Amino acid sequence: MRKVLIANRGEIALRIMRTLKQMQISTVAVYSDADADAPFVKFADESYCIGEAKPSESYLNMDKILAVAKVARVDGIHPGYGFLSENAVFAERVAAAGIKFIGPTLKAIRVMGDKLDAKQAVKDFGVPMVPGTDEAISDIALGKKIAKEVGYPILIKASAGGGGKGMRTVDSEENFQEQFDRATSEAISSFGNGAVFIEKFVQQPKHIEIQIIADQHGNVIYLNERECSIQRRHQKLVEEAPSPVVDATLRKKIGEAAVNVARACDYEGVGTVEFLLDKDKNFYFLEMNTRLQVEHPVTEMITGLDLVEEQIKVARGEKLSYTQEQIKLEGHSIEVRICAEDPENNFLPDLGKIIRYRRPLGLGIRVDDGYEEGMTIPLMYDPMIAKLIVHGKDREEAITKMLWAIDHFEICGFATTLGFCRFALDHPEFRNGNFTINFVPDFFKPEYLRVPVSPEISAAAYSVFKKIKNDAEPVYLDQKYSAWKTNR
Ligand code: MV4
Repeated sequence: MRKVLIANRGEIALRIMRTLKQMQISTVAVYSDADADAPFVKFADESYCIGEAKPSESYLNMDKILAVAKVARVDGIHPGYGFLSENAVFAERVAAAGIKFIGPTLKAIRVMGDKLDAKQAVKDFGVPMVPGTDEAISDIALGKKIAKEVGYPILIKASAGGGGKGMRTVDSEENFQEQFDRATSEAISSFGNGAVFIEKFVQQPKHIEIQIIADQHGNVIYLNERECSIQRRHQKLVEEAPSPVVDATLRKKIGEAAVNVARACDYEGVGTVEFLLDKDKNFYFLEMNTRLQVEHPVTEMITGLDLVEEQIKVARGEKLSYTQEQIKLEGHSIEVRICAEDPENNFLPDLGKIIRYRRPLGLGIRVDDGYEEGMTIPLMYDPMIAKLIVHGKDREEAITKMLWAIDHFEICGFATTLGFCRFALDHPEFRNGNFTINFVPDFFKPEYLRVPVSPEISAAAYSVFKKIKNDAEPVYLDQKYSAWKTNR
């Protein structure tokens, strides 16, 4: 492989290109009008503008991306995450153009893209699943019977859903019909596929996922787990590896289950198998993500493996150069996502111009980002602007280092999730490791992020403002609280 096109943008495009360059592989960027000044466009060996900011005109436009791939004569396409990364049609068209899709087989993308197909596929591989159905339910009476057997509360999930889309809880039989009808019509309107199934609602679980890697020769191994329970509206905010509650015995059990999921769909490349872990340490297969994930760096930090390099090697047909026993688990790594969202305003996007941007530096501190000071964050795309990742000898050290790194990350111009992440990491429930996917609703209140300032400081700010703005009357966002500390 000599030349690779990256069908993505932002931090992940840059991160993929860094490894490609280290491997002496040429890089080709495609970008939209909104990204003309982006660092990944300048960093690539060749860059091609493919259209307007709207994703359908650029990053989701297969014709345009394939046209560039042909003109630039690339021999691989890396889709990153999001956009076309889990699109089987794209993978097929890339292959038909004689180009290697750097990702899993078509079969794996298709099977894992449908929750019921996924359940059917892994059924005979001894993978624990949540009690419920592994077939589409269309008959209300049968649905109620199954719900009663597994016990309320239950979830009705859309087979074509995923990542939290198309899911409804039902507390008792009285609500079954209504929620079933809603789930079905939502599934039809959102995914064009009304198939739904039933699962017992697992209460207060943790979200644990296993990173796996498979080569083209039937070797599959797991690269340990990531703990991703701290999330908001299915958007992860803090991720770590290893999980504070997974011991070596449990790790081996979940890891082997994940390997079996990968085997069930003839997986190739890197992938992630998601599980729920309940209070009694029972784990259940949820779904498989057939892409490189946002939070892959924490796995890289504890294993010492570059997952993009591993993807390229597998795509080139090389055999995995290590066995399961040789996989390291060294120290502890934490990642926080820095998104242009306001934790004090229900995590709604708060985009704007980056008026100041300074990254923390130090041993075991990594920043994967896609913007520079002075840039304006485009509205059309994901509001994640950077990932801050640390590695320490143990969890305590990683937390301490992360708190330091957050305090020394200067990013101004709009609100970000950094203040929330600092709150989460310093919370007793995070420190003791027992937190669940309900951490945010259970423990977070927006007012915790507000830092009161004294009337003296307020008054001083008032007079300084008046002076530098030629006596214009200052408008306070909030007189009692500092706007600096919340990164506004
Ligand atoms: C569940 C569940 C509880 N019980 N399934 C959400 C996204 C999708 N991957 C599956 N999800 C869930 N499935 C059963 N049977 C709770 C969730 C869930 C969740 C899972 C992982 C991370 C965050 C979550 C937030 C809310 C609900």
